[in-house]
Amino acid sequence: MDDVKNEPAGKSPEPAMAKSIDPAALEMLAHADDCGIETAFSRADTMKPCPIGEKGACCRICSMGPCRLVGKDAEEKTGICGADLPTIAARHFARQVAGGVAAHSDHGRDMAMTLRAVAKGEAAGYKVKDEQKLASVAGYMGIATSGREVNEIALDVADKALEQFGQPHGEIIYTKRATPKRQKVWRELGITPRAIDREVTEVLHRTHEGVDLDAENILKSSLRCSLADGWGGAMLSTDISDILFGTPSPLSSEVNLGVLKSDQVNVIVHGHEPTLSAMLVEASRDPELIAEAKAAGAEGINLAGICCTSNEILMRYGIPAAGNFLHQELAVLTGAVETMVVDVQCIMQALGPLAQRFHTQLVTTSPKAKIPGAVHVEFDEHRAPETAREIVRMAIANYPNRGPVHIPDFHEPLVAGFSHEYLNYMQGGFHRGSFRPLNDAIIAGRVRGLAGVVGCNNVRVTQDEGIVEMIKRFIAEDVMVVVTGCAATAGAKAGYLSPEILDSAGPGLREVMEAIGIPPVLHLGSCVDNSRILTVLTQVATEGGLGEDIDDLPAVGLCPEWMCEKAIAIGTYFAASGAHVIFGVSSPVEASSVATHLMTKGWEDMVGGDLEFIPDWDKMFARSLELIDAKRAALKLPAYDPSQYGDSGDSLFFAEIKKYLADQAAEAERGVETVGSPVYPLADGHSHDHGEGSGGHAHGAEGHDHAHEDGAHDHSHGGDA
Ligand code: BF8
Ligand code: SF4
Repeated sequence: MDDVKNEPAGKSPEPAMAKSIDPAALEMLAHADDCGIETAFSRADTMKPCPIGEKGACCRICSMGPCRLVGKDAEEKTGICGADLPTIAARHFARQVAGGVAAHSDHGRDMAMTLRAVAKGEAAGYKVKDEQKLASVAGYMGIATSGREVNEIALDVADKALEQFGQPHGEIIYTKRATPKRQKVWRELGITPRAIDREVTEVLHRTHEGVDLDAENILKSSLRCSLADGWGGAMLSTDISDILFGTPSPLSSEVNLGVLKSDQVNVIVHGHEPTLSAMLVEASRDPELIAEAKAAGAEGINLAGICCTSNEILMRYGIPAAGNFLHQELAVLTGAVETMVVDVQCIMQALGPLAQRFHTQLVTTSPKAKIPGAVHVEFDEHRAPETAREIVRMAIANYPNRGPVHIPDFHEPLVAGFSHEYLNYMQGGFHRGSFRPLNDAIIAGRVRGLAGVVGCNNVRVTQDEGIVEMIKRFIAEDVMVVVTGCAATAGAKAGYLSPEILDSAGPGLREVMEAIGIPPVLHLGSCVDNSRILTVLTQVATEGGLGEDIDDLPAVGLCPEWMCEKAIAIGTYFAASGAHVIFGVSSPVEASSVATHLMTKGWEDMVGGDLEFIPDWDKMFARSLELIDAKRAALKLPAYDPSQYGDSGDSLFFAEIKKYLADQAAEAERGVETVGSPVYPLADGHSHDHGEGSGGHAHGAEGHDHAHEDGAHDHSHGGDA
């Protein structure tokens, strides 16, 4: 690709910012320079963000414009139609929310379509893996389960899920999983989402030229639309993925480009939907295909992931993650990737021309997403195993075409696979699962508060720096952290998802995490799995002692390196659910002080949560602690005081994890697959033996009883469910 330079002539370059804190990325960027190959990192040097669009001061909604409201008096100016800066900024923001909601929710719809095909016996290779989760979800949806066949229930669940997209009347059913107080807030404001597609459509309508011209009203509609994601499309996506592929429980794996193997056929799966990646997991482990790989001169087949589809198969199968968003080009640059298989979202067009400079075959699989330079092998869930095998065979055939290989030797161990269900289990067992220990620890001040660190990479900031800084500082200050998406991968690459990291936690957090038996940084999954955070926060809020809703909790959500519309949708639904949310990079409404005020003070008054943009890491962290401590004070909890907790020394926690990792290594040595193996013994009689039909993870095999916490518990505060 040719360089596109848009820097005004004569402008001196800004002082160089470090590209990444990840040594593997830095090594690959130096390698890219040596090879004379550009990447997103180098293109960002020459393509400066448009300062007008970046701040939300440009309107291109009709062809009388684009209108740019700039200058010192920008807030007094209007576009040709009279639209002022708050309207222009709010309209653009609302459209970003709608774009993000559409992306997550269309993914959710595809999951529901797959479940439907499975239930009707039309999707070979898939099955309902987690019947317990299916029962819980049926419970939320008011679908009878007693005495019914699994596939009969699954069909009703799939149809009810699909109804959520276009139902003509009513409210999105999962909004009943929110606290009674939250449901009341939404109803009184008129922002309970009705149907997913309807909310997206309505925002696009309202923000068409000449419709909703009141910034406050536009932003309010973006809250409603975002809720159709968090409590609609994304939550359905998580639930149905758990039903089809198993609810995650802890397992160990590795992360970073060093997981690529110089002597194996490397297949990278990149994108978002687990339907494809889960089938590639099966294909990559197929003895027949492994034999074919060996016949082609390789030692085996190595599957690794990029972006959120990586998180999906990491969480459930322990497949290593090659990296996050900004690693996609770097993976191809290793020269070791035979095939990069992509589906939807966060896939750079640059991969097309880049792959052509190597032997790498870029394979697109979704009819929704084609890329010039890629081979298209359409993925159809009705013949998924065949398609996956076909793709793996293409990779094997490509192995002999490999040129020189440059794999950076960086790979970190990690523990992933935490779910709301598992956290309940760890705090009370199968029959008394709860969040009581965590709530008590927060009330006592051993745990100062909770932080979600989520979202993307963005070349406008040093890769991973903001994410890792926040994780590091939070756990040192006794704030428990949950991570998802590319932020989880960033944390893992820096070693923060390794069991050893407990040493870096503050004394109170360390003591509590040891007692509960979980690490201080919990990987909850992909970006759609941010819905797991909503479920966790709702349970913490209703467990007792910390108020009655998310907006009472000493909790904060951060997206330090946000990049795309999905991140904006996520931040907005957390705010609408009562959370204080802070994004880094830059604010898409910065140009308008009115829009900025509406999304901070305005939203806080309306829904208890808000959305701030703070690009400076120090200020972002200071503000987070300020918000957490203010909530503690409002709840009349003791002020956080780290001096009252001692260092608790060596722990069972380390012993358990180390034993598990050693056991797993020994089993791998013996050739035993430990798919979805939990770090902790989950119940009496649990073993690492997960044969076919075991549910793929310990939960299924044990016939665990989560209904009391999922169905019954959440329904108990579900009001008019
Ligand atoms: O959905 S964190 S860069 S991969 S958008 Fe994309 Fe952002 Fe990564 Fe996943 Ni989420
Ligand atoms: Fe300009 Fe109004 Fe058209 Fe926007 S809608 S481009 S502000 S005339």
